[in-house]
Amino acid sequence: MKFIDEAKIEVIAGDGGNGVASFCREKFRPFGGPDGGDGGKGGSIFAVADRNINTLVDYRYAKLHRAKDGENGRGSDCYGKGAEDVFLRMPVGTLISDPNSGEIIADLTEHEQVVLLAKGGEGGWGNIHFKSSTNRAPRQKTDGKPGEQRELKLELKVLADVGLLGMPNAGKSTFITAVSNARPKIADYPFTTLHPNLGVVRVSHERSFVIADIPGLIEGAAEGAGLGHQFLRHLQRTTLLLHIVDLAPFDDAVDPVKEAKAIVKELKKYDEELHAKPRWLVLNKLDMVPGDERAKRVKDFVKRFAWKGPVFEISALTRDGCEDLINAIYEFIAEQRQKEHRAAETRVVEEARSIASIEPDDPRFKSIE
Ligand SMILES: Nc1nc2c(ncn2[C@@H]2O[C@H](COP(=O)(O)OP(=O)(O)OP(=O)(O)O)[C@@H](O)[C@H]2O)c(=O)[nH]1
Ligand SMILES: [Mg+2]
Repeated sequence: MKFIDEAKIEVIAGDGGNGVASFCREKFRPFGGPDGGDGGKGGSIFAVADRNINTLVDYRYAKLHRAKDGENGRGSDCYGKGAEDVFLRMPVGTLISDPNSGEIIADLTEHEQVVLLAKGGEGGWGNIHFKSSTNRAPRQKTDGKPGEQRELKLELKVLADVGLLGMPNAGKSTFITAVSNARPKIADYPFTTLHPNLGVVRVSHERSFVIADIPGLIEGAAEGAGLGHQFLRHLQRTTLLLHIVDLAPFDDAVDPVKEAKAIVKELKKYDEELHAKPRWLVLNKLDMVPGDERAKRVKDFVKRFAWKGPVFEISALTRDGCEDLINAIYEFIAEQRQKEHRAAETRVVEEARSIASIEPDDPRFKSIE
């Protein structure tokens, strides 16, 4: 499953209907006054955040979104009908920006959040508005205003519990394939992965979590080297990062410690908060290290990398060590979820207490009733 997380669309709001110039012509009032009505407003286009939608896939196919024009005004004081607004439902987590300037228009963070994308044009005025004491038969009328029109870039920030971080070829996609339902492309050249992939890891029937595999990072990513570092945004909402390191590089000249340090540096450059997130070290490709060298190589790496956090030794290819890692991740995530849950409950209880403690003579008391 390729995770669709980007789309470009165009939205065109409706034009306002034109106002008309018309005069009342009835049998017994042959020279009646002006009666040309206003045009109706054009339909606007809104984005609505919807937590029941998970991808932007619909917007890959339907790129152009139009609202209808307002109706023109008519004689006999008839106003044109306004056109209906159009609501585009998008997943919570969608970032809407201008593809040309990069300006962020909206960040949909809450269910049912509504944002105006393109405003419908106002209707024009009919000649009834132009009647005055000096001009009883005005012929003026105005046309409706055009609706707004713009191109938009939609990006969905991946919602995953765990994010994979590492150099190209470290084995990130091999790992997500080994432990989840994701089936990204795997190959022995760098930058095989060009889009984030999401995988669901099922620990047991009702215990699961989501991992995000993102393109590899290299030194200088902040300055645009490789595929740049923009994919790191997908890791911002995760609970845990796994730093995957190839401990058996094909090329002897490559020093895994130096590479691992470069990744951490890029992470910090991108965002301090992301850098401060819980991060575990996952040493991969241990099937390539002769058994008697393994312990020494791991120890040496951890020492030179000056790493004090959790370390896991795996082979994503043979799946050696993967089950232990997955179980540890699940326990960690479940604990975090519980902590969040408890914090939310505490907030609710505190709020309830503060409401309950208000005395009847307190001016705030009325507003509670
Ligand atoms: N021997 C061995 N090879 C592995 C292991 N994990 C991955 N590989 C190989 O390493 C190469 C790169 O693996 P990928 O999973 O595509 O690496 P990646 O980190 O996703 O790379 P990019 O998508 O390019 O960033 C492939 O040829 C894999 O078969 C492992 O544990 N042992
Ligand atoms: Mg990959």
